Amino acid sequence: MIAGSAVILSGVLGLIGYAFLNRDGLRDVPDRVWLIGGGVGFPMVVLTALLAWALPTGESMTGARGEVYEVQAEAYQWGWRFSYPDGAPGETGSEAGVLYIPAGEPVDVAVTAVDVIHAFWIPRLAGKIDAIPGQTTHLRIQADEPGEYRGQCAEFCGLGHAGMNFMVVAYAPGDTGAAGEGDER
Ligand SMILES: [Cu+2]
Repeated sequence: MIAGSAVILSGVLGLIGYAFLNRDGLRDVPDRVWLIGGGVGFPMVVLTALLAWALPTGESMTGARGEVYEVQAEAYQWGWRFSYPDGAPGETGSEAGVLYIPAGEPVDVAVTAVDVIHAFWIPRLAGKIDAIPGQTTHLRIQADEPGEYRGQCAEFCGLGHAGMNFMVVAYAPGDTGAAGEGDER
C-alpha cells in the first residue's frame, strides 16, 4: 500500500510540477478527461485493485473453520479468560490472562465477550478483532518463534480498559508449555 500510494503521489506531484513549468502544456486536455478519467476511472481502478488484494487477505486473517487448532477467548470487564480443547497444554496450567499457543503453526482464536464490546489484539501476531457479547468472531494468529507476546484490549470498555492486557505464551512443539504439566496434544 505504501508503494502504491507513493506511485500515485509522485504522479500527482509530477502533474503539478508540469503545470507550473509549462503553463499551457495541459490546456488542450478537455475537462471531461480530468473529471471522468481522474475523478471516476482512476479511483475505480485503484479501489478495485485494493479490494482484490484486501478480500483474500481478510479471509486468510479470519481463516476457515475447523482446519486448525482452536482456542476460546472470552473478554470481560476487565480481563480475558482462555479455554482450550481437551488435553491442550493450557488446560492444566490455566492462569488468568495467559494464552498458551503452539509456536510455528496457525491457531484460530474464537473471540467473544460477556458484558460490553472489547477487542482482541496481539500487535506482533495479527490485526485486531472485536469481542462482541452474544457473538463469536474468529481471528487466525501464528507465532513463528516460541516466546511471550503481549496482548491488549483495543476497544475502550470502561475504567479498567488500560489494564486489560494479557500475555501469549507460544511454546515450542513438543513442549507442554504449562510448567511441565499437562498432556501433549
Ligand atoms: Cu476491554
